[in-house]
Amino acid sequence: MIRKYEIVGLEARQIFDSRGNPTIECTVTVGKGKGTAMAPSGASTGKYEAVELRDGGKAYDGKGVNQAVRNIDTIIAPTLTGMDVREQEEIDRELIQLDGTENKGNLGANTTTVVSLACCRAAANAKEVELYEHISHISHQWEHKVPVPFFNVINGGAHAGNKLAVQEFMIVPKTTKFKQSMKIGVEVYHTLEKLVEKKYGKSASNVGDEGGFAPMINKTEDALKMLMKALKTRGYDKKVFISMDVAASEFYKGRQYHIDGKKLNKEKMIKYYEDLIKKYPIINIEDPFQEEDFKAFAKLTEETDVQITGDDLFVTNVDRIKQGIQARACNALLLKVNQIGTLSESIQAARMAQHAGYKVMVSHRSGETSDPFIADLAVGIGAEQIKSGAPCRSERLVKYNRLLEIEKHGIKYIGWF
Ligand code: 2PG
Ligand code: MG
Repeated sequence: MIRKYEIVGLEARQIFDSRGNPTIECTVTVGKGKGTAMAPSGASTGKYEAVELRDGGKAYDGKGVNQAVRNIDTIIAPTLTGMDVREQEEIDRELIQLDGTENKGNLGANTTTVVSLACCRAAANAKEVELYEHISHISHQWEHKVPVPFFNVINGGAHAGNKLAVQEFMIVPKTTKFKQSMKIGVEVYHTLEKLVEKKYGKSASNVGDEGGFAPMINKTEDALKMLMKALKTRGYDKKVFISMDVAASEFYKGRQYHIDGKKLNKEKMIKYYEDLIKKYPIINIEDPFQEEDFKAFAKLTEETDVQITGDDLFVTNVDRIKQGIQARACNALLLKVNQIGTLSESIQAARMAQHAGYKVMVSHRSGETSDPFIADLAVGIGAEQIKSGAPCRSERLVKYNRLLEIEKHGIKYIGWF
């Protein structure tokens, strides 16, 4: 007899992400019900991230995932079949062992991620509970709140065709309801659209990979000024904070940071950030330095009051987070499941960061799908913050819309402290 939570089969397919690149969808069937997940994919990936498995060759410019799909059908499915889908840690341990490498280079982190997430969703469905409730159960995190959204409204760096060095300019509304934060996010977004068109022409309001505008702005301060103008026009300049993902590894060349037409060393970069913090309501800076420089991260964390978040620095990897905690680098962790390749390892990363007093920001990837998983993940693990791009494009909004639904269930909004 097949038990309710017993895994009876896995089925994987090649689908396409928001950039039109192949990615994997996987459905896990259990005795009672099933669960499906889709793998996202980054563009400004950290050097220490777990790696994706791509087919290579001519088709899809080498980005096909047929081998990953075969890995699920022929290697992973036979191993997981018969296991209890509620045992996430055991499932993920099997995935880690089957892969057998440090960076998931064998099966592919896209492969292990999608299986791990599909199992989690199948378990929630079989238990007939909300996904965030099940995640909260497996992560032993009993208090759940709706996280604060960081809307990426101006795109630069690897996500846009302009010359902006900084990759993401985000707005963070100060409200007491998630619903109100959405309202502010959307209104500012549309005001910004008009300002961009006025200054840079109608076609300049085309959007970048994460739904933010990507006009031909060259300098960080020009983007910040435009953002402030949008906030003032709406009367929200006192109600919204600004956050930046600098993704500095992307413009670190020859031991210098190439930004705003200048070449700055790390001391000058610290001064650069301090000046910006004085002038604009900045509350968070992600990856202000290249991914090897724990010391520079620590210096900025020490010398400023803003949140310093490690993304490429930590890559959701407990060894790197441990190193960061010891070095006093950062006070927040950016969490992306596919940087490490399984849900259990991501939960461990969050727990380690939380124990050290860090805030946790759950994040989408620049290549996304219609899977809202990260919304439930953020609520389930007790993350204070989430970034899922602009309030535009469905692969971004599906996550925010799911949070609206969760708030409607009666889960309280965390708000910004
Ligand atoms: C980042 C992410 C998401 P990517 O750097 O934080 O915004 O970008 O997925 O391209 O790594
Ligand atoms: Mg980042």
